[in-house]
Amino acid sequence: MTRPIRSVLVANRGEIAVRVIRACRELGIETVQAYSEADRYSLPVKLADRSVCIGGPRSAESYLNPAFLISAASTRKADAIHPGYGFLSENADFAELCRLHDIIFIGPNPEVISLMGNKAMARKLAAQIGVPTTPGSADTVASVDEAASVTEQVGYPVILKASAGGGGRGMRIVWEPKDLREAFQQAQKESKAAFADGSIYIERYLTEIRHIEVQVLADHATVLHLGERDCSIQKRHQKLIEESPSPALTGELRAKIGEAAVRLAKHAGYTNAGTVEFILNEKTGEFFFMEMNTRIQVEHPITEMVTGFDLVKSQIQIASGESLQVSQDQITLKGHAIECRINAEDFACNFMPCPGTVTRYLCPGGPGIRVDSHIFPGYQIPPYYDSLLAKLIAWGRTRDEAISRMQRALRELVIEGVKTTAPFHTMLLDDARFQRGEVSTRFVQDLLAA
Ligand code: MV4
Repeated sequence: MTRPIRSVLVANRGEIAVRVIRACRELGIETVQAYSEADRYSLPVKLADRSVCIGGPRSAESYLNPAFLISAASTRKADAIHPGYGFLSENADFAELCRLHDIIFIGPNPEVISLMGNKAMARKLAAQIGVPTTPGSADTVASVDEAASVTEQVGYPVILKASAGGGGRGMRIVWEPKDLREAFQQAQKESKAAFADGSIYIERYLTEIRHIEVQVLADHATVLHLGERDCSIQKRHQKLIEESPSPALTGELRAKIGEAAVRLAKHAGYTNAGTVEFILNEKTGEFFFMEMNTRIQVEHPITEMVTGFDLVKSQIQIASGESLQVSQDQITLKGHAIECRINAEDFACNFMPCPGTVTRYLCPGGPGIRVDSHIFPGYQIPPYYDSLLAKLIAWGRTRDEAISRMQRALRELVIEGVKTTAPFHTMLLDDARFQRGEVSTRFVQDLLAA
């Protein structure tokens, strides 16, 4: 069943709003940019065909308010809503509300968003269908006593995770038996306060790991995987740099982890673009399912660079009921891509956000460079949102070439008026261990300590 999309309400801001508008423009689809009072003079508002103010500067008064977005889409006669990432992108109730109002939500259906949003349920599904999961509880754990008995079985250290959390939110590591009781009670309490759901599950805590995520793309009949991204370089669950393919995977392991991701997506009845997160023990080649993200991710461009796919266009086409015109054996990875997230943050001050005005801006270019950004000279960065200013993406035929191009792009980049994470990236790309591909989730901690 296909249903043409003639106009899209862009229910997001910043660089991802620009990215969605670009995809729509190429597809000949009209765009309506929803903006908060703080984003009135933003680039996506200028680039879209039309725009509509949806409320106050704080996210809760605008981008996070389902009713405001639905009414903006209805009154402007938009056929579909693209939620981008963050905000309402993984809100099953919002996707359901779109359905009730006969507006196409560009993403998976509410049922699968809800399933994957319940991290314990997603883990249970993975285990049931033979996708590897870490040793730990089979389901949520109701009491301290049950937590203690699970932990005795799997051994210390363990990590307590909020079932309603995800992406590192609501996690707690416990190293010794004496700390379990308090940690469990704290985790339960915090999760209840943050997500109105105190459900906790337990996993053995693995160290010296890589964070590998597989991009999947599914229509109503087929699930494809588009290789992986290595997102091991992060700081307090904020990814700083991502690359594809992962330097840690062999072709054989890539096929296995890709098949595991596809298997999970198929069993869940997944459609549209999604990402299946794993952790990888590089020494043993073991990988374990962590969670599935049901949105387009910040780091999607590196997958686009190595596969030649336009993921945002594919999202829109799938949402309108079109089928994928490719099979798995037609997907090949070419070359290597790296993304550096340039944030308005002072990395010397523990990555403290630094809003302000961008007084000067020079965008890098040349062979193999792509920049996804919404900034321009004179742009005032609102203090209400995420501090991402630009994504610098470098492609090369080899990893070395991608690194050289990224180093060149960082030299060319000029952003004045605010502190950015660009100097941090320059330092990181010059690091010999990074250049050898020797990174783990501990890398940044070690680099900043040195
Ligand atoms: C883990 C883990 C180790 N063992 N689970 C972080 C994001 C979320 N999707 C899952 N995460 C992790 N889960 C087990 N069983 C390590 C991480 C993790 C991490 C943990 C603490 C500090 C930084 C981290 C960076 C990446 C992944």
